[in-house]
Amino acid sequence: MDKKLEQAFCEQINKELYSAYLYLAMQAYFKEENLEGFANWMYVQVQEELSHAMGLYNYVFERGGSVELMSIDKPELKFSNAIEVFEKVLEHEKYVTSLINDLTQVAEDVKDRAAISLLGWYIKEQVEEEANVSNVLGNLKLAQNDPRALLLLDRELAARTFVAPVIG
Ligand code: OFO
Repeated sequence: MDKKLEQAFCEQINKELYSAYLYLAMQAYFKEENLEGFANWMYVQVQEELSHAMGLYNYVFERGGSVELMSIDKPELKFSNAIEVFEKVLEHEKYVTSLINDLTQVAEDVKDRAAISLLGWYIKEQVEEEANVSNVLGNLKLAQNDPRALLLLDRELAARTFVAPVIG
């Protein structure tokens, strides 16, 4: 595997692990607020991010490369309300989309067709992630001054389950 691409994969593994850590911090916020459905949604998100990290990690080994694990930044821990949290999730997912696009560019530069194909899955996943988050954010904005609507949304988000994705 090209060394520059291997390094770029390792950096993205770190970002995916940071995403999991950030969403774990958000899950803790919702648990403290007794919004268990929102906490569940975030926990599913944590597991999704771990699976994204592992998809990249496994790929590096499949190609005979090696993985350098890096320090994970401390995530933000204080939030004021659910809308703020989901605005930050959306902003973060847009940032991740830009990172995946940059990583794909590196794979294209070194003409690694297999990596480009794998990253196609991540590009599609980002479209889905941004759409899911925008949907929750839109519902939250509708509900914002109505505690009953917030509780209904909490119940709805409690139903989200993690299904391990087939990456690639
Ligand atoms: Fe949320 O998609 Fe990975 O980071």
